[in-house]
Amino acid sequence: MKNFIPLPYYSHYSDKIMLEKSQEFNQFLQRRRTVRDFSSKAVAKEVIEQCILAAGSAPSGAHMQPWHFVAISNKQIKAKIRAAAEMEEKEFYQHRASKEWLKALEPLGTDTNKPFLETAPWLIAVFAERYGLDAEGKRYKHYYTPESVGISCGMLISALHASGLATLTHTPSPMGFLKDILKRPTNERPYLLVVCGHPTDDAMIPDLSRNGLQKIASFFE
Ligand code: IYR
Repeated sequence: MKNFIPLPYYSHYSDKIMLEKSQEFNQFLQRRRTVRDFSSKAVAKEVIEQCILAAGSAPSGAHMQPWHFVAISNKQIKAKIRAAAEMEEKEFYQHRASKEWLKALEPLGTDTNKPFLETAPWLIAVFAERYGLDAEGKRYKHYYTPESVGISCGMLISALHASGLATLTHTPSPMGFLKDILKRPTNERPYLLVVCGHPTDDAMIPDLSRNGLQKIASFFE
Protein backbone atom coordinates (compact mmCIF):
# COMPACT_ATOMS: atom_id res chain seq x y z
CA MET A 1 0.00 0.00 0.00
CA LYS A 2 1.27 3.43 -1.01
CA ASN A 3 0.78 6.45 1.25
CA PHE A 4 2.61 9.58 0.11
CA ILE A 5 2.81 13.04 1.73
CA PRO A 6 4.45 16.25 0.41
CA LEU A 7 8.18 16.56 1.16
CA PRO A 8 8.41 18.93 4.16
CA TYR A 9 11.04 21.60 4.92
CA TYR A 10 13.44 21.34 2.00
CA SER A 11 16.12 24.07 2.03
CA HIS A 12 16.77 25.68 -1.35
CA TYR A 13 20.10 27.40 -0.67
CA SER A 14 21.82 29.77 -3.09
CA ASP A 15 25.02 28.43 -4.70
CA LYS A 16 27.11 30.54 -2.34
CA ILE A 17 25.38 29.39 0.84
CA MET A 18 25.42 25.79 -0.37
CA LEU A 19 29.19 25.92 -0.86
CA GLU A 20 29.66 27.48 2.58
CA LYS A 21 27.46 24.85 4.19
CA SER A 22 29.36 22.01 2.54
CA GLN A 23 32.70 23.51 3.61
CA GLU A 24 31.53 23.99 7.18
CA PHE A 25 30.21 20.46 7.43
CA ASN A 26 33.36 18.97 5.97
CA GLN A 27 35.55 20.98 8.35
CA PHE A 28 33.37 19.89 11.22
CA LEU A 29 33.68 16.19 10.33
CA GLN A 30 37.41 16.56 9.66
CA ARG A 31 37.78 17.49 13.33
CA ARG A 32 36.53 14.03 14.40
CA ARG A 33 39.29 11.73 15.50
CA THR A 34 39.06 8.24 16.89
CA VAL A 35 40.07 8.38 20.55
CA ARG A 36 41.23 5.61 22.88
CA ASP A 37 41.93 7.70 26.00
CA PHE A 38 38.54 8.22 27.64
CA SER A 39 37.80 10.02 30.90
CA SER A 40 35.15 8.60 33.22
CA LYS A 41 33.22 11.90 33.20
CA ALA A 42 29.50 11.12 32.99
CA VAL A 43 27.40 11.89 29.91
CA ALA A 44 23.63 12.34 30.23
CA LYS A 45 21.48 9.48 28.96
CA GLU A 46 19.34 12.04 27.10
CA VAL A 47 22.30 12.89 24.85
CA ILE A 48 22.82 9.24 23.97
CA GLU A 49 19.08 8.89 23.29
CA GLN A 50 19.14 11.79 20.82
CA CYS A 51 22.20 10.37 19.04
CA ILE A 52 20.54 6.96 18.73
CA LEU A 53 17.40 8.60 17.32
CA ALA A 54 19.63 10.40 14.80
CA ALA A 55 21.21 7.06 13.84
CA GLY A 56 17.73 5.58 13.47
CA SER A 57 16.94 8.23 10.84
CA ALA A 58 19.32 6.50 8.39
CA PRO A 59 17.97 5.23 5.09
CA SER A 60 17.53 1.45 5.01
CA GLY A 61 16.66 -1.25 2.49
CA ALA A 62 12.87 -1.23 1.97
CA HIS A 63 12.71 0.94 5.10
CA MET A 64 13.13 -2.15 7.29
CA GLN A 65 15.29 -0.25 9.83
CA PRO A 66 17.27 -3.41 10.55
CA TRP A 67 19.21 -2.08 13.55
CA HIS A 68 19.10 -2.22 17.32
CA PHE A 69 21.23 -0.11 19.65
CA VAL A 70 22.05 -1.21 23.19
CA ALA A 71 23.47 1.64 25.29
CA ILE A 72 25.37 0.56 28.38
CA SER A 73 26.52 2.72 31.29
CA ASN A 74 26.10 -0.08 33.87
CA LYS A 75 29.48 -0.76 35.50
CA GLN A 76 29.02 -4.51 35.92
CA ILE A 77 28.00 -5.01 32.30
CA LYS A 78 30.87 -2.85 31.06
CA ALA A 79 33.28 -4.96 33.15
CA LYS A 80 31.83 -8.16 31.63
CA ILE A 81 32.19 -6.75 28.12
CA ARG A 82 35.78 -5.71 28.80
CA ALA A 83 36.73 -9.14 30.16
CA ALA A 84 35.15 -10.94 27.18
CA ALA A 85 36.61 -8.52 24.62
CA GLU A 86 40.11 -8.76 26.09
CA MET A 87 39.93 -12.54 25.94
CA GLU A 88 39.13 -12.42 22.22
CA GLU A 89 41.75 -9.74 21.63
CA LYS A 90 44.43 -11.88 23.28
CA GLU A 91 43.60 -14.65 20.82
CA PHE A 92 43.65 -12.12 18.00
CA TYR A 93 47.01 -10.52 18.80
CA GLN A 94 48.72 -13.80 19.76
CA HIS A 95 47.32 -16.20 17.16
CA ARG A 96 44.56 -15.10 14.81
CA ALA A 97 45.98 -11.94 13.26
CA SER A 98 48.33 -12.33 10.31
CA LYS A 99 51.74 -10.61 10.32
CA GLU A 100 50.42 -8.25 7.67
CA TRP A 101 47.43 -7.30 9.82
CA LEU A 102 49.57 -6.66 12.91
CA LYS A 103 51.88 -4.50 10.81
CA ALA A 104 48.91 -2.47 9.52
CA LEU A 105 47.81 -1.88 13.14
CA GLU A 106 51.27 -0.76 14.31
CA PRO A 107 50.70 2.99 13.66
CA LEU A 108 47.53 2.83 15.79
CA GLY A 109 49.37 1.45 18.81
CA THR A 110 46.53 -0.91 19.74
CA ASP A 111 47.01 -3.97 21.94
CA THR A 112 45.01 -6.46 24.01
CA ASN A 113 44.26 -3.97 26.80
CA LYS A 114 40.86 -2.32 26.48
CA PRO A 115 40.49 -0.20 29.65
CA PHE A 116 38.21 2.23 27.79
CA LEU A 117 35.49 -0.43 27.82
CA GLU A 118 35.17 0.26 31.55
CA THR A 119 36.33 3.87 31.77
CA ALA A 120 34.14 5.46 29.10
CA PRO A 121 30.69 6.41 30.40
CA TRP A 122 28.80 4.76 27.54
CA LEU A 123 29.21 1.80 25.23
CA ILE A 124 26.73 1.51 22.38
CA ALA A 125 26.51 -2.00 20.97
CA VAL A 126 25.00 -1.94 17.50
CA PHE A 127 23.16 -5.04 16.33
CA ALA A 128 22.11 -5.86 12.77
CA GLU A 129 18.81 -7.69 12.39
CA ARG A 130 19.42 -10.40 9.80
CA TYR A 131 15.66 -10.78 9.40
CA GLY A 132 12.62 -9.24 11.06
CA LEU A 133 10.37 -10.91 13.60
CA ASP A 134 6.74 -9.79 13.80
CA ALA A 135 4.58 -9.78 16.95
CA GLU A 136 3.74 -13.48 16.40
CA GLY A 137 7.41 -14.38 16.00
CA LYS A 138 7.04 -14.92 12.23
CA ARG A 139 10.13 -14.08 10.12
CA TYR A 140 10.12 -11.49 7.37
CA LYS A 141 12.97 -10.47 5.09
CA HIS A 142 15.35 -7.58 5.56
CA TYR A 143 17.27 -6.11 2.62
CA TYR A 144 20.78 -4.63 2.38
CA THR A 145 21.21 -5.08 6.13
CA PRO A 146 25.00 -4.50 6.40
CA GLU A 147 24.77 -1.42 4.17
CA SER A 148 21.84 0.01 6.14
CA VAL A 149 23.42 -0.61 9.55
CA GLY A 150 26.76 0.77 8.32
CA ILE A 151 25.09 4.00 7.23
CA SER A 152 23.29 4.31 10.58
CA CYS A 153 26.59 3.78 12.42
CA GLY A 154 28.13 6.62 10.40
CA MET A 155 25.24 8.83 11.41
CA LEU A 156 25.55 7.73 15.05
CA ILE A 157 29.24 8.62 15.13
CA SER A 158 28.52 11.98 13.47
CA ALA A 159 25.73 12.72 15.97
CA LEU A 160 28.00 11.88 18.91
CA HIS A 161 30.74 14.06 17.42
CA ALA A 162 28.23 16.91 16.94
CA SER A 163 27.29 16.56 20.63
CA GLY A 164 30.92 17.13 21.59
CA LEU A 165 31.71 13.51 22.40
CA ALA A 166 34.70 11.45 21.37
CA THR A 167 34.16 7.99 19.91
CA LEU A 168 35.98 4.78 19.21
CA THR A 169 34.55 2.31 16.73
CA HIS A 170 35.61 -0.93 18.34
CA THR A 171 35.31 -4.32 16.64
CA PRO A 172 36.48 -7.07 18.94
CA SER A 173 36.46 -10.15 16.76
CA PRO A 174 34.52 -12.35 17.06
CA MET A 175 32.02 -10.41 19.17
CA GLY A 176 29.36 -13.04 19.71
CA PHE A 177 29.82 -12.47 23.45
CA LEU A 178 27.88 -9.20 23.09
CA LYS A 179 24.82 -11.18 22.11
CA ASP A 180 25.07 -13.35 25.22
CA ILE A 181 25.91 -10.60 27.71
CA LEU A 182 23.22 -8.27 26.34
CA LYS A 183 20.68 -11.08 25.86
CA ARG A 184 19.76 -10.20 22.28
CA PRO A 185 17.34 -12.31 20.20
CA THR A 186 18.41 -14.88 17.60
CA ASN A 187 17.73 -12.64 14.58
CA GLU A 188 20.37 -10.11 15.67
CA ARG A 189 24.08 -10.16 14.94
CA PRO A 190 26.57 -7.89 16.74
CA TYR A 191 27.83 -5.34 14.22
CA LEU A 192 29.91 -2.73 16.05
CA LEU A 193 30.71 -1.48 19.52
CA VAL A 194 30.85 2.31 19.74
CA VAL A 195 32.70 3.60 22.79
CA CYS A 196 31.83 7.20 23.65
CA GLY A 197 32.49 9.87 26.22
CA HIS A 198 34.88 12.70 26.96
CA PRO A 199 38.53 12.31 26.05
CA THR A 200 41.07 12.66 28.88
CA ASP A 201 42.85 16.04 29.05
CA ASP A 202 46.06 14.38 27.88
CA ALA A 203 44.49 12.13 25.22
CA MET A 204 46.92 11.18 22.48
CA ILE A 205 46.05 10.17 18.93
CA PRO A 206 48.15 8.72 16.11
CA ASP A 207 49.58 11.30 13.71
CA LEU A 208 47.60 10.26 10.64
CA SER A 209 46.49 12.17 7.58
CA ARG A 210 43.45 11.65 5.42
CA ASN A 211 43.48 11.05 1.70
CA GLY A 212 42.55 14.01 -0.47
CA LEU A 213 40.03 14.27 -3.28
CA GLN A 214 42.48 13.14 -5.99
CA LYS A 215 42.78 9.82 -4.18
CA ILE A 216 39.24 9.22 -2.91
CA ALA A 217 37.15 10.52 -5.79
CA SER A 218 36.87 10.60 -9.59
CA PHE A 219 34.67 12.90 -11.58
CA PHE A 220 33.18 12.71 -15.08
CA GLU A 221 32.01 16.20 -16.06
N1 IYR B 1 40.06 -5.51 17.24
C1 IYR B 1 41.44 -5.27 17.60
C2 IYR B 1 42.32 -5.05 16.41
C3 IYR B 1 42.03 -3.90 15.55
C4 IYR B 1 41.68 -4.11 14.25
C5 IYR B 1 41.47 -3.06 13.39
I1 IYR B 1 41.06 -3.43 11.46
C6 IYR B 1 41.63 -1.74 13.85
O1 IYR B 1 41.42 -0.67 12.99
C7 IYR B 1 42.00 -1.51 15.16
C8 IYR B 1 42.18 -2.60 16.01
C9 IYR B 1 41.55 -4.13 18.62
O2 IYR B 1 40.58 -3.43 18.86
O3 IYR B 1 42.64 -3.93 19.17
